[in-house]
Amino acid sequence: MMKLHWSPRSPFVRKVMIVAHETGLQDEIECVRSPVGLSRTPDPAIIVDNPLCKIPTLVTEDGLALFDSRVICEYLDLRTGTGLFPSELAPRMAQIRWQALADGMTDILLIWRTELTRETGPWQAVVDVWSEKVRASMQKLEDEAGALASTPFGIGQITVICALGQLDLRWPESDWRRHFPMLAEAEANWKTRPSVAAYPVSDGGEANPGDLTKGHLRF
Ligand SMILES: N[C@@H](CCC(=O)N[C@@H](CS)C(=O)NCC(=O)O)C(=O)O
Repeated sequence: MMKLHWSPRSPFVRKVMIVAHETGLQDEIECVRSPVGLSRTPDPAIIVDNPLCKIPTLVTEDGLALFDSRVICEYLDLRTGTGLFPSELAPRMAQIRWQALADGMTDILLIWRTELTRETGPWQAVVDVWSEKVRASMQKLEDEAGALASTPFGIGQITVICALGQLDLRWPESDWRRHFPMLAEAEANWKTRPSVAAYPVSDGGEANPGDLTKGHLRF
């Protein structure tokens, strides 16, 4: 069995779980609940496998510890020859470029939420810049929604699904589907895939504190 440092709420873990399902390896991965956080003292059980103490981190049957989600997803894909990372230049660049864009957006959404919990209040100038970058990223994805929808399913679309899921989880009031309708249509189709349906967005059973989500992201 492989071991995955896991949490039900992590969008990057969700990415790995969707890839695990697409590659047929989901039953060969044991998920171990591994709490992490920007201001949380690193857990020895995680840091021994990943000095950055982030999840997802995958430990293979041979004891090889892999991180981050991009490396893990590429490993699972190559191991099985599934083709989520195409080998030809143009399709590969399209997929890993979408991955970079959507991962970057998810990074912002995660760190932004942490910023909102700061005792002295969020750093407004930084929040304003994040807000503009998320808006620009969403517009880019909307502009490319046709290409995303017509290109064979791969790591790019999977990463976009996880970024959009983070918006649904933490910024439901942003109503992104109304502002980016072509992307919303593509996402609705992707959601019917068994791999995506098997790993829906989850709050891990914890309520979303309303005061963290109000009024901070407008499209
Ligand atoms: N680039 C990383 C990002 C992973 C990441 O930020 N994970 C979050 C949880 S969703 C985390 O571990 N945060 C704790 C920290 O940054 O210390 C990846 O693709 O796996």
